[in-house]
Amino acid sequence: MLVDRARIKIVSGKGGNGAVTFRREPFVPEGGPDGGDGGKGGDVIFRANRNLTTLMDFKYRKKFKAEDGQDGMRKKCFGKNGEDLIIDVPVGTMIIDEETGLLMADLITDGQTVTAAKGGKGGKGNVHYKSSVRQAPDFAEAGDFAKERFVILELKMIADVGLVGFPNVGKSSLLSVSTNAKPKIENYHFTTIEPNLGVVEISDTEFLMADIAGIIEGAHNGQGLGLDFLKHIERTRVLIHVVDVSGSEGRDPKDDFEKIMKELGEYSPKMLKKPMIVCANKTDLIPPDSTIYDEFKEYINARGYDVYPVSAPAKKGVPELLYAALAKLNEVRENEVDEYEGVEWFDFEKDDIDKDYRVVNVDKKNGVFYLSGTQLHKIFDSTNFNDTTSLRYLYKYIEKSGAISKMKEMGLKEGDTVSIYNYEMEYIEEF
Ligand SMILES: Nc1nc2c(ncn2[C@@H]2O[C@H](COP(=O)(O)OP(=O)(O)OP(=O)(O)O)[C@@H](O)[C@H]2O)c(=O)[nH]1
Ligand SMILES: [Mg+2]
Repeated sequence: MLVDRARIKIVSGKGGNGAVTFRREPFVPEGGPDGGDGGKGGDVIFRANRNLTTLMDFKYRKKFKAEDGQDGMRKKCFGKNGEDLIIDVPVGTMIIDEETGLLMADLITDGQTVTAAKGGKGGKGNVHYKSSVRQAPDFAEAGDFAKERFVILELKMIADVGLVGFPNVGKSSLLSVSTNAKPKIENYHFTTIEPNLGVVEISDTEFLMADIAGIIEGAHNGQGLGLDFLKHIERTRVLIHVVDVSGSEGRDPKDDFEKIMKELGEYSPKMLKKPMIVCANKTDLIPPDSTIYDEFKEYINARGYDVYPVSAPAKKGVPELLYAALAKLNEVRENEVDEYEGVEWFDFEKDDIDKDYRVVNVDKKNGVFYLSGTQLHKIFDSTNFNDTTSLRYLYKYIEKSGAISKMKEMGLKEGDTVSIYNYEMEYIEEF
């Protein structure tokens, strides 16, 4: 089974917390603050790798997490940054954010990367919080939270030239004699069940050729290996339509050609607009007195396509075919259109700011007030509840956010319980 779609969870590294430490010096009972900063959490990065052709790696493994940043240490020592997690995917993998449904990246060139979940920033150590009035800051900043998200990986192979045709007509044979690829070649239908890619080197240049499973009638409705494969040729620039011109399996090559054209067209009219050349393969199997090739060629030429006679295992006619494919490819490259027209992209900037970051939510249950919020959580984590300065900072933050007035509207009075992340406090008017 071809694996070309996967849903995985990615989690970046959490930022390390800043440290609360003090210098220890002989004869000085309590030295100044020397708590270092926490390290940054690792990013989750996707990278296109041309040696991969499927998303098989994601079939069973569903969660990927980058390393957390280390907490800061005494003597102003920084915590180590968490290591980034690099996930290799095949070239042609689209990364989609599940929540918004928006495209984060389309990794179409080997080595291209995208940072899909940024690691949390490290928190500042208490050494940063020293001031004239606060000689011994007993608190530090907590590291930023990790980013978690579900992403959909969708592979649509990118190749310059795609091979299409009925099963067993010699597509993989052609790939194997044209490129470095070593696809499986057997004398039965559906030998190829995963797309194969190979690099064609000619005329001091190279292009990528893709071999897919054979297409049969009804493929556009999912017959045979159907749709799964048609989508992999959707993004090829030029098609080589391979036909068994000898009719060795008792079919008429002209019929084969039309049936495949019908499937391509019904899958997407765009397919028929792709430049195409026709490879009349298995010419070595044509009986000497047969006119089958000439008839086929005349018919196809009349349909507006060029025909190249080939005998793939013997490499006969292969160079001519490849030069013709390259010429078509060069034409297309000159007139390339923007394939992303109308596509809505994921907004990385907005993702970074997190619109609800500063909102403090208020909830009341059984007379108890509950506060929650992303930034509140972070400040709460870095609060030292034994230190008045630190507590006052937390209180000021809550007041500024408007949560106190909101609670008052909901009936807050002196002595009521306010709960923040399971920490319960008594509300006092004059703090
Ligand atoms: N005589 C002859 N046999 C060929 C030629 N090309 C391919 N074959 C044979 O035809 C059979 C099928 O070849 P493949 O390359 O596996 O065909 P395919 O189109 O990739 O087949 P699927 O992957 O099943 O769709 C193999 O036994 C090949 O050796 C040719 O030009 N002449
Ligand atoms: Mg094959």
